[in-house]
Amino acid sequence: MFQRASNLGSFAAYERLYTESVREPEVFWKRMAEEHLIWRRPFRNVIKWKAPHAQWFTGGILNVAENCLDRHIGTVRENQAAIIFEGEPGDVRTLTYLQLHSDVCRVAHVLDNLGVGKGDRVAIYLPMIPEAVVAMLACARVGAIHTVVFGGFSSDSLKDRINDCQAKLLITADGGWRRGRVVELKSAADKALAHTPSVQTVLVVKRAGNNVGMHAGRDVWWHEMLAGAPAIHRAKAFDSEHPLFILYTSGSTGKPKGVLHTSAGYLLGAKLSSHYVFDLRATDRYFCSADIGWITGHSYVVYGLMSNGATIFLYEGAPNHPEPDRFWQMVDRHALTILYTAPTAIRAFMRWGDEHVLRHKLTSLRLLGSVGEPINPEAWQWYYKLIGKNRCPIVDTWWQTETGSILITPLPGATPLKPGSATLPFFGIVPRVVDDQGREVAEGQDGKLVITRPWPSMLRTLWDDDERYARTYFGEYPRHPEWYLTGDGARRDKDGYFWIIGRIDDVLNISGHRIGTAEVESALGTHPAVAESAAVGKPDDLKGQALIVFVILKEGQTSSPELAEQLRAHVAREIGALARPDQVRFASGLPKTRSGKIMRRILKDIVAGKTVQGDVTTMEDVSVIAALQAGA
Ligand code: 7RM
Repeated sequence: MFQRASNLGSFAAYERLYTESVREPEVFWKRMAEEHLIWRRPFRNVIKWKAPHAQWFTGGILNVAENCLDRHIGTVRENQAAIIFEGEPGDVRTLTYLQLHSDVCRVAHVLDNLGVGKGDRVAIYLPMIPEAVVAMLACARVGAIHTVVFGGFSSDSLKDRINDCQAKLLITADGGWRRGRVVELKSAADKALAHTPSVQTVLVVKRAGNNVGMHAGRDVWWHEMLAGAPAIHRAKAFDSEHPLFILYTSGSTGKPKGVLHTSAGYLLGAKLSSHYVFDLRATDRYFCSADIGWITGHSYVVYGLMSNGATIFLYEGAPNHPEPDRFWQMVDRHALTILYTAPTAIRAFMRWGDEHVLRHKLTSLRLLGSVGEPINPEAWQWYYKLIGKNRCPIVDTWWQTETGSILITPLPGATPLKPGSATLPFFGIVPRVVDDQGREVAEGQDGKLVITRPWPSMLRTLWDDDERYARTYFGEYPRHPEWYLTGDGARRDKDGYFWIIGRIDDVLNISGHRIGTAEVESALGTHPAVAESAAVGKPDDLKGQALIVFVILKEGQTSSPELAEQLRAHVAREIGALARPDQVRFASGLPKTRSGKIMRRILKDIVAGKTVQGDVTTMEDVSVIAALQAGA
């Protein structure tokens, strides 16, 4: 069913296009850039590559916002919904492409009038509301570089990011709704602003209606500024390599890295992958649950989807407010067709209980996506059966903030799926799994995942730290200075499918056996008492590393020494005796980043009995550290 109707059609079609894309990459990318982007002036070169620096489509000029909005004006799309928004309190708002275009034009005028233009940095600290999309596209329109800071980050994190890139303007809101309460963004911003001399103006969106202090001469209301601005704006065009945004991401050290993406290549990667991976069509209503503050929100809420003229659904609040069935209620209410979410969210839904899902029809869904971490087979099956009702393909999409767009993924209707595998490379991508010397490892063996050629949406550098860029991502293999290091471990099976193991520092070495933390966690996930788990290595004289697992039990289960013993035996049964955990620790919460990734380095410090080191500003709930240390 899905196969006959999909954009790509068949596996043979994938193979044909993939082969072409890697045999003659310049021919392929030239054609894609010409077909998919709207140019004000055509490019002269497809790529200039002097590792580790790439320049794509040089000589060309374009406007990214025009590619996302103006192209739909005057077509049937202009009166179709660009954004369907649902606030946490239940307020619903729809913006057509024409309305979105007008708003972006108004804000572009406001930016012009504030003297914010080409190359200036603009920090965006907003809830998941349509204004966040408007703000990003308005920056793109005037050539300003946005840096979106997730609304759940603290004042301190906001301050560091603003100072690192010297933002001139901050766009924020009075507050946003989360679990029935107002998150006071403006007051958090005010604390940061006391230490950010570069910020001259603060644009404040009225969202939650909470009281805020407006600092005279610095703070202005968004709606007041927009009221006087014209809805038509003539956009300038910028070089293909003009910076589009900076997005901070945590690395292995304390200081977040400012990943820099530029215009044409980034947009092409986001647009092309959205088209094929989500098999987009005019009737879709697409819901990506990621916040706009993450790369997933940038590429797969805004740039990739809007450039394709898709209808996106935006939700402001928590997935379990007021009840754990909020997502499923919204799927039915808005007839959503595509859902793109993270395994950590799927496991939370599993934990909350099937009854919350079974109450809803979910018949509008036709495609499901997963991103952010390896999806364990248990969660995959649950997602497939309970949410997809055994009829929606799941695209397990592997990529990173740095890659800008999806690099390893099934294409629905074309790629045969294997639960737990991100399957095969996207067009133009040549990944390899290699050992420490850079030799390709044998089939089924673990190795390091590298990308051997540049691709249009790759990061160009780290803001203000090109040396760290070169050191972090290139040059591990002296004979292959052009290989991009993903930092992930992977293996390839007999069909050439990629299985991502997780971050390389998440791979344990126990008595000389390499075991991925995700493998252990996925084994634990098949035990009926386990809701979620995290495996970490503890330095051990005998084994190199001992295996410690933190386990969160399902609702209604009680911890006991017997259960701990059962779980150890269970893992040994699932993977082999070499993976039998040395210790099971029951916990009520795990340290996670705000995007839901388990922070294993924190667990490592805890099991080693060390004080927790490094950056915790990306952490969702710092109190779990103390709880875990106390054995809770
Ligand atoms: C999009 C995003 C990147 C890291 C990456 C991996 C892990 C992401 C998958 C995955 C297995 C996947 N950007 N990761 N997707 N692992 N299967 N489908 O998450 O910069 O925040 O994180 O996330 O370790 O290196 S990110």
